[in-house]
Amino acid sequence: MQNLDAILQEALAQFKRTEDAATLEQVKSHYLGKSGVLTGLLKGLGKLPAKQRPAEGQRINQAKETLEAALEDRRNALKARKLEAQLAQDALDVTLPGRGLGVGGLHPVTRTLERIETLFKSMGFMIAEGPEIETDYYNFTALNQPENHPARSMHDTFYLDDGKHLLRTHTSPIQIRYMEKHKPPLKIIAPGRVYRVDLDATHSPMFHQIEGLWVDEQVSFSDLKGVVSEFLLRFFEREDLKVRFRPSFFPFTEPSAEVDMSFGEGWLEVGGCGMVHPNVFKYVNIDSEKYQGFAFGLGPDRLAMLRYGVKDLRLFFENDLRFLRQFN
Ligand code: 2U9
Repeated sequence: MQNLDAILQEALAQFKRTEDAATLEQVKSHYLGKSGVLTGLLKGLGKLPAKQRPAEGQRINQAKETLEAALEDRRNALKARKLEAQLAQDALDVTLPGRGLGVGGLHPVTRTLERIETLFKSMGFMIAEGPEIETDYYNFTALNQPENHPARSMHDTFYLDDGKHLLRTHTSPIQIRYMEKHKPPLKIIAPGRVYRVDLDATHSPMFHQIEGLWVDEQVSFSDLKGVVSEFLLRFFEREDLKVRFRPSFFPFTEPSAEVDMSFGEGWLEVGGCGMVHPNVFKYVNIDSEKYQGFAFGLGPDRLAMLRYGVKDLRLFFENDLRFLRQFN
């Protein structure tokens, strides 16, 4: 049994060379398993003369113990090494700056609407809102737009499949609903999204409007001119801005006018206005002998384009963050 030492040395050397836990267990069973080398030697003891057996048995058992101890050491070493590698891999650099939260911002049209609302609130107007899905009555009939009016055609207005509803084409239904619920005097601003079948560089199927309505016993066209002019001067922050009222026609106002403002050498149309038509007052049971009112409409998308120098309206609604981030 002089080769026991050689076996022992070779086994210890193999343990040392083994680099992973699974292989280590295979090496172990080669020496210490049921049909392993050392187990074989123990089984072979019976072939030795009886006198030699105890001493030889002891040697083999000692070798086994040595191997088991070395095996345990190697197992622990591999486990520790694995843990260290894992820790190194998962290491955090706590000095790195955090990822931070992306801070959102308001859409340029929303900012413009808020600015417009603030200016009108400072002139004593309240903000009123209403549904985007409307009935034919609130969107057209009560606004003195008769059955055969071209704005009512499928070509211009989005109708819902139920045949009863449509997407409002202006925010004026808000004022109708408001006048049904409130008695004059009333002084409101009606902002919101509106929808028309239209798409090019200056028209989007969804756009915004902000309309104003002031109804009282002594409201005149000169009040209308004062309020709208004052608003434009304050909105564009230009003392030299000129405002022009150009005669026009709307079914819901009489007389009616387009609002133009000076722009370089020429004029630019920014809205429309007029005195509320007596037929409109009739629909909401307001006595047009006692009360008058003026109304006006402005396009906030248009105003935002002018204020920010944006050439194509569609940019506002494409949701390209590279464009939208520039306003925050
Ligand atoms: C009621 C009565 C009258 C609102 C008005 C306009 C003229 C107008 C345009 C401006 C820019 C639409 O978005 S735009 O293209 N609006 O020209 N709007 S008078 O008149 C009303 C509203 C409600 C009850």
